[in-house]
Amino acid sequence: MMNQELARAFARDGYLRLNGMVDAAACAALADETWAVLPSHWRRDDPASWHGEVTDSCHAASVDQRGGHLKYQMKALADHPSVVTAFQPGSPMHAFATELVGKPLHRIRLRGLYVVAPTRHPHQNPAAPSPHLEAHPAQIIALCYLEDVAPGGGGLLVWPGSHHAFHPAFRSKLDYVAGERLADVYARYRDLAPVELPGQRGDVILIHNRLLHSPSINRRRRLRLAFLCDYTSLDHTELCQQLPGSDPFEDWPGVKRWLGDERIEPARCRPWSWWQRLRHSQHARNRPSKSRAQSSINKADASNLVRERRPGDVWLSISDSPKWFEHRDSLDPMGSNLTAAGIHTTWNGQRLQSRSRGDITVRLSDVRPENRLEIQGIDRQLWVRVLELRSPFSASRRLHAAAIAADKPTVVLTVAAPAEPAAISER
Ligand SMILES: O=C(O)CCC(=O)C(=O)O
Repeated sequence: MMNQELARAFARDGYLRLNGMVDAAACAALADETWAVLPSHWRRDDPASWHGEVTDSCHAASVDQRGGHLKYQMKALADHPSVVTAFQPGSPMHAFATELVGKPLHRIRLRGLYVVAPTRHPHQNPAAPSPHLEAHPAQIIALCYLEDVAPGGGGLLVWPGSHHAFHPAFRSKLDYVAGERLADVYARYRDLAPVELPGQRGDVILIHNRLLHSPSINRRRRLRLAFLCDYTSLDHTELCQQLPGSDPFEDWPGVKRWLGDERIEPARCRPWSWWQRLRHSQHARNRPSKSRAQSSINKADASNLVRERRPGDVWLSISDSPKWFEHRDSLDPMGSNLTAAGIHTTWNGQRLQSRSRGDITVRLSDVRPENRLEIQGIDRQLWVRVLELRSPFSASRRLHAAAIAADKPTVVLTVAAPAEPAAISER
């Protein structure tokens, strides 16, 4: 299925659209799964019902506050018959991804069912609401449209060619370890317009892990339904620990097999048109930050924290969300604004300043073999975690984890931090 033309296009643009990869029955089954988790008062034939507060796998906020973007990440979906036949090992999709990367791949990393609902005032949203790269390691992101997506109907936005600029701007081949130039690369792309990728039911869009992309705003009277998963090679742990060179395909023998030594010129993005730029600046001025749901603020802060973390860092997090404590070890804040509630912390006698507005999240600079953490102003149940970040980030170590009852206003903890820095090798 793979051929030279596809390899060239993927190397140049950083994405491929594979038409009709998934059959209609599998798409319909996954669309039904989506409707089963959407709010019960939403009716398929009534766009007027697709509004109000929605709780998905990430947060609770109204459709308008979240730009219409909903994600349902149920683990069981990985074994759903349609996902098994369409995306897991043995499927044509998995075989294609394996050929593209040129190495054996894991089973899919499930992302889930992604919906883009129409917002009531689409002009109040920016045209590209959240340009980003994934925070977790994976070579390919696959997005399958479960129903036809017309232009303006919530199709994926991509910045063609951006993988060539972003790949060398990291300090890891696959993990999200920001290099010194990463902020400049993001700033450069802020002035460039993405390309929208509408499509038909069953089309799969594959994107390179360092291709800048964003969900879009749905201006139609139809939900955008999609299934997302990632493809990751079996050697991803080693790749996470290596520094990238300049070539975004340096570890893709599949693409290289077709290209040989051919030099591929990256696609170029055009600047935003004047009216899109105007809408952006109006949006930035009008953005009602006070009325944003705490969970939207937490999501935005989580993206910023991803850019700050480095292997070897030690981070303290304190939350009042029980869900946060059960969640995998990450720096994502999930609770309320503890600083505003009068909860303060000192570490080895130094007052700490939270980097997030929800919870308390701080990178600790003075880490000794034994440390004194004091939490003052406790008025609720809290959970504390001290993480030493490792490469890959999924191998980070918990140095301390504790639940703190609300029965005393001040608590002092001793946190041991064995020295043994995590490093990224030059290769
Ligand atoms: O749903 C979409 O169109 C985009 C999703 C996305 O960008 C992501 O989660 O990485």
